[in-house]
Amino acid sequence: MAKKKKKFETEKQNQLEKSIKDGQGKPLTTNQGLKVNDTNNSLKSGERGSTLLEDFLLREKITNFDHERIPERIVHARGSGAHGYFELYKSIPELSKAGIFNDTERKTPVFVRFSTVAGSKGSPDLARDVRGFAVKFYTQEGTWDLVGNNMPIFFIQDAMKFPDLVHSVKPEPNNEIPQAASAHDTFYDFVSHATETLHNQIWVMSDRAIPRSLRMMEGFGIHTFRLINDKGESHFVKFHWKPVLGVHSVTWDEAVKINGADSDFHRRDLWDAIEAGHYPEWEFGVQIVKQEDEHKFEFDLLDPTKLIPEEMVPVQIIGKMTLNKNPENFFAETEQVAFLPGHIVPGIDFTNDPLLQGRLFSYRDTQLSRLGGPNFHQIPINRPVVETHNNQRDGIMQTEIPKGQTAYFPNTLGGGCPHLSKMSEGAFDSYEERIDAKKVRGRSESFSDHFSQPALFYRSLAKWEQEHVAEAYIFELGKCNQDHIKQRMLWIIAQINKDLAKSVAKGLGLAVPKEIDKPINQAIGADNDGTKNQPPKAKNYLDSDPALSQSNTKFDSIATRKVAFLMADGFSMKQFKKMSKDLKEKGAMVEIIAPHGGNLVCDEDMEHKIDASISTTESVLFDAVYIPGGKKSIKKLKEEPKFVKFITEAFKHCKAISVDGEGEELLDDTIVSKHKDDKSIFINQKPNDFIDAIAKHRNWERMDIAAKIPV
Ligand code: HDE
Repeated sequence: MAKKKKKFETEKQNQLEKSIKDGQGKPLTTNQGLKVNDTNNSLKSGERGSTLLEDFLLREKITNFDHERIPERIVHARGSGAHGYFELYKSIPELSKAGIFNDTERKTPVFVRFSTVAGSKGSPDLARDVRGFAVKFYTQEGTWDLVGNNMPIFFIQDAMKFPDLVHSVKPEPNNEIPQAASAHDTFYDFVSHATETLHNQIWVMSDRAIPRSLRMMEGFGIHTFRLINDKGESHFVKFHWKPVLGVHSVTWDEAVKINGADSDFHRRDLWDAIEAGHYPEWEFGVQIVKQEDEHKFEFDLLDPTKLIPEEMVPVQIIGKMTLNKNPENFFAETEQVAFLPGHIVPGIDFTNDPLLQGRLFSYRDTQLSRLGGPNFHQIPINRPVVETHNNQRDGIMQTEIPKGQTAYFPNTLGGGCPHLSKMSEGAFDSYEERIDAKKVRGRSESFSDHFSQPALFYRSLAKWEQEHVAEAYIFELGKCNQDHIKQRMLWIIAQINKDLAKSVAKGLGLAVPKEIDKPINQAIGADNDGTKNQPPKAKNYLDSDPALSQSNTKFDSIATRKVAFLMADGFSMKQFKKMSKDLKEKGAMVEIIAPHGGNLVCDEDMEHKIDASISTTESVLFDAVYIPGGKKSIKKLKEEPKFVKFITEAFKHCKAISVDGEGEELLDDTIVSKHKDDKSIFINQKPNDFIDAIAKHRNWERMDIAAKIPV
């Protein structure tokens, strides 16, 4: 019997061999280099006697183990990282003198960490949440950290409110419930009293909060930064990452099920794509505003709850980031990496965005308790690629041996070194911004418009996206216990759109408050943002911004999409081979799912390795389904109800399904039999049609039918 080995098996084998090679020929030692002859038994007074205090081998091993954990990040605890590089397409010397923005020959190494915000380190990946998108650029002029999110705006305008925001969204302090979820009273209690949060909140209600893959999310620096050219001139800038694969999401029903079926779904997806050589890529773009245009917008550039619509200021693409290497060790790299918004390089500078200003303090401070002291920059993942010299000394976990007699400046004993550099030699210098103001504790009135941009976002969404927003609010507020919080939220949602408020109210079994046209302080009491300025009604300064809708993203590739092949013994080898070849040629990943584990024998009597038995996987983990014919195979699949569930769910989640030959008979056992004319259902059709449908991500036209399917 001819045997065909799957490629995936070979890759796994390679990984195993590599890991064996890494440790080959090396003896087990203590941390002091002592060779060990037994690491399984402690030292005892007799084989059945008590353990001796003398056992230094036991103590070293156990002590190390007892201290394996460091405090998890207060926010963004759950994360996945990868290495890669950044390349510049086009230099921009007129805007910035940064080396990374001028040298198109350079390949700047990067380390990226993606994260969710609210959950703990072990929380599931598909929580409805913002995703962190933090990039460490190891540049020739020092390390630049762009610590952003997958949404272009933030919840709050002033750093002072961050602890309140985070305390409200984290599990409630009395019972530590719920984990990794904003759907609870304290969050909505807080946000309904701080309407500046509405813009980020509606993004979180949208599909952006449940990405299909970390590789299919946009990234944003959020704050307005400055670019500084070699004449010392400043331009305002917003930084953007645009995924080459487009921006795609799953549905909430899938998210809930994925969390159970594979809580590492995003982490695994990133890891597998890199291992398989499908390197994730993002183009890098800038939105530039001239210094003199600072006040020409209807919103304040310093307000981090506002985006600059791409309709108003287009994103200029100037580079690309590729992630091509998984970490060697999760703890050493992904856990210990420390991103600081304060890590910048000459040619980039901060603005007075009050949230950014607070972050400049917070991130260094948090590393002191997370990584234990001020020397965290010496941890390998945090080390710059350029040499560092200064007079900072000692401290916990100093791992270097500074040489010489002097640790101060100025000096003569050290020959005046390390010496200062001039700007012409690449030194950093802050932009000379003119400041002439009274010291105040307050907020600019130009920050008070809380409703116009959430309304713009909602108007810009496709109908299916708007429906998802309504469903998300119904779920989230439905999980709250307090009606007065829901009522406040309904008034606030009505400021975005009255019909949206009506559908949410219907789902909650409540009425939209009558006072929706009254000012906030008369309708629901003052917005407690601590300022004298109450938010005015939404203005419409732009009907819509196409860049805000995922319906306008790219739909041109099936690269890395996972297609489930449902098969049993006797499947049609010819049909399997053709479809598998066509899909793989376009970069898709094919997985064989069978009634059991082990191998299958096809109708040509060849053996094939199964990727997963139906008992260990779920439809929500795939992008599309293919069923080849083969009389015997289909008969076997029909005997296992889980295949019916698998297909029904794929249909419910608006995915493409293709069948050949007898495969159609399996569809006849499912709801699909009534919708064979659906534009993403393919019966004995060319693989190309199926491929196009997968590239479109989902057939959202099926949404109304899908909503009625009870699985
Ligand atoms: Fe963070 N944030 N943040 N944040 N943040 C942290 O830093 C903080 C904010 C973001 O993968 C912490 O090292 C304050 C905005 C990311 O390691 C902490 C404020 C944005 C990550 C912290 C903000 C972010 C963090 C936790 C308001 C988007 C994960 C551990 C002034 C632009 C980075 C740590 C990683 C992490 C504080 C607001 C993004 C506690 C005080 C706005 C992506 O220092």
